[in-house]
Amino acid sequence: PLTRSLSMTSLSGLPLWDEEDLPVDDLLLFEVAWEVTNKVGGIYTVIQTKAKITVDEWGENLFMMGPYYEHNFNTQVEQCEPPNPAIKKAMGALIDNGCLVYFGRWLIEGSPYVILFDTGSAAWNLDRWKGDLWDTCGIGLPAHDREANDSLLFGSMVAWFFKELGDSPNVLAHFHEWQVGAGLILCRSRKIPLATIFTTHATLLGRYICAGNVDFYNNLDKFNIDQEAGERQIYHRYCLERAAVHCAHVFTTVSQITAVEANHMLHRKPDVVTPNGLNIKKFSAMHEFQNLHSTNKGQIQEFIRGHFYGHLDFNLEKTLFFFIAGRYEFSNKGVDIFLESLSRLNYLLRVWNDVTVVVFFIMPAKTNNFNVETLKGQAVRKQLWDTAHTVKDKFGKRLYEALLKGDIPDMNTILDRDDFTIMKRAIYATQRHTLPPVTTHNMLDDTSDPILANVRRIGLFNARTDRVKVLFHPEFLSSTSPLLPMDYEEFVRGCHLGVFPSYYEPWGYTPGECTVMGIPSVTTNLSGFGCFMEEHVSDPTAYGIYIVDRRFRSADDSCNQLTQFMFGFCQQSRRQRIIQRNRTERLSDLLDWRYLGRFYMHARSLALRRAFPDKFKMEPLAPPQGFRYPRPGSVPPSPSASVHSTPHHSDEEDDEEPYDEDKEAERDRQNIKAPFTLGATFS
Ligand code: G6P
Ligand code: 1S3
Repeated sequence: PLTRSLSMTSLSGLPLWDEEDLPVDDLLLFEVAWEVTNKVGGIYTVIQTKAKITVDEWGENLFMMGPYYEHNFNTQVEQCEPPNPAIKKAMGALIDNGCLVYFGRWLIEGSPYVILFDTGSAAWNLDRWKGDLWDTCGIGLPAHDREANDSLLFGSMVAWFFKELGDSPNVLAHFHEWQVGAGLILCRSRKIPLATIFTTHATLLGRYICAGNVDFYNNLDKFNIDQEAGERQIYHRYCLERAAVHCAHVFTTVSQITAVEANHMLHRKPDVVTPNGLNIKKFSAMHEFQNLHSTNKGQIQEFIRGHFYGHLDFNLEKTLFFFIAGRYEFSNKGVDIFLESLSRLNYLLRVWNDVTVVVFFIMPAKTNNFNVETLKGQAVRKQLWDTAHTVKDKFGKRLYEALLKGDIPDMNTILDRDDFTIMKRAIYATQRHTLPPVTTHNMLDDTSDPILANVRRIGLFNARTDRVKVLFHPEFLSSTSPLLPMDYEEFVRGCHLGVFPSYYEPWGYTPGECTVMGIPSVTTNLSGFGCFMEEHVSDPTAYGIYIVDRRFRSADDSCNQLTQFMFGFCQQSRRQRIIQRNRTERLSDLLDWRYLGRFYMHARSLALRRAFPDKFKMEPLAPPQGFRYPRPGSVPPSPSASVHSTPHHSDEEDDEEPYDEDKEAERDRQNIKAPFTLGATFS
């Protein structure tokens, strides 16, 4: 009999568990996703960050399956022979029939094994396999939908592989998202003995319907879903998704809100909600991540100096950097209400405050490289920098010579006419007759691009009088960029606030990534992340998690609320921001896979029990129960000037108020309710 014993450990006050004697020796776990070694969106982050804890648990018995792309394979995978003879044999069966299958170690933390299927090598089977799918479940795929056809090729290869693998040892296969659903459907219809889990990270219909400006959440029960899918020409994809959901022994999704949506859009209630985590690495001392903020902010400031040359009449020490980033889905990601709120914030800051806000939009769109004006800005900055250093060197040398002779030089003559000429020429180069550009690239679709169209509508053109400046960078960041050479993590660390007011967001990694880096963020009560934080943190705002209500308020009210959040943030002193960042960072334990991975364990034990009831008679692992972070209690807000739910306000920028970070963190630890009832018996 298999035994599993559990014990609890605690990290920073959060309950965790250790597992010993895991029942994995005679089990193989396969995690199947289109984004294994293939970055498209958020599922890649799920799979990649979770790898470490899954490998820790399953060791050599874990295999990830995905599509083969030559570039991905060459850059991310170390090819090797499969050590497991059963896997080698199953791969061999496909290879002998002309299909290419690759094996190796994925070079990410945990180094999991990957099996990658080259769908192109099996394309000659497409028509026959379409027929098989039709005979099996009556789903037909149109020729023009390349993605659906690829998903069938991939699924057919995966099902073939599992058939060859046989049933010893027992197999547990976890499929993510509709693109790999065909494999699950075929395995089940062919009665291949494996325990299956299907996780949806968003429903096809939900994403499509929300993008169409519909009051989705208040009408969930009113949609005629077959008709909606047909009208959007995704009926076949939706059938694949729905069939996979219903074939799986266990169905999961990433948040409570998507669970409700799935119940309506796919007609099955998820068995388990598996929230998304991150692989958290803590610094040993708080000040280390604060220092990183400071260093990276310095780099962003340099870029701003160049971009706004000739218009740098705002104080960079009083400038805050906000950003939104992600897949360019204008209304689903809430860019619409963000822009509207920025125009309101611009007004408030002009009237009330001397703070300037620079807002970055990092969302990939079709472009034709950087624009000249933007590149020129960085060149001008570089020239000014060089001039300043040339003159500084001369000045320093002359001063040094004078001091050696025991003289204090005359400051009016220490620089000669040539020095002034160089400096004047450099200053003349900063003259410009245009406003600093809103976009850093030449947009292919300038006139109808939704961000640019709305910037024109609200008139945020980076004028001198604007307190909110806008910068659209329509390409993901890269440390090799000639313009802003920073990777995404460095950029986030250097910003002050991430703003993600999504309407459709099953989970939403962006605010979570901010949190673990100690950067406050705005999210919504329609995002899985926002709801999760509402559930687990008593006063999210105090921890730098601002949750906009997009569920029970009109769009206009949501805009007002978002504006107030941003305006309140701008009113904080530097000291308050530092305290808030420390608090934000403390929440990262909540998002650690070492804690959230338990939901996956629960799903797996449930699937084994349902698929192999004779062999796995254990009680499924108890689903983890919640706890709440209490309100941070160290410093009461001052009645007069405080911003609600922010740390104690002070009029001085850097005054020394009695704030004890360690004490506050310790108090949080003591207060966290941890009613975990762990206990699972395998017999
Ligand atoms: C970090 C650094 C401080 C710096 C501060 C700036 O906390 O450790 O030295 O003063 O960042 O914060 P701000 O919110 O103004 O960018
Ligand atoms: C989906 O990716 P998206 O940005 O298209 O899956 C992600 C991972 O589960 C999730 O975080 C996100 O909300 C979904 O929308």
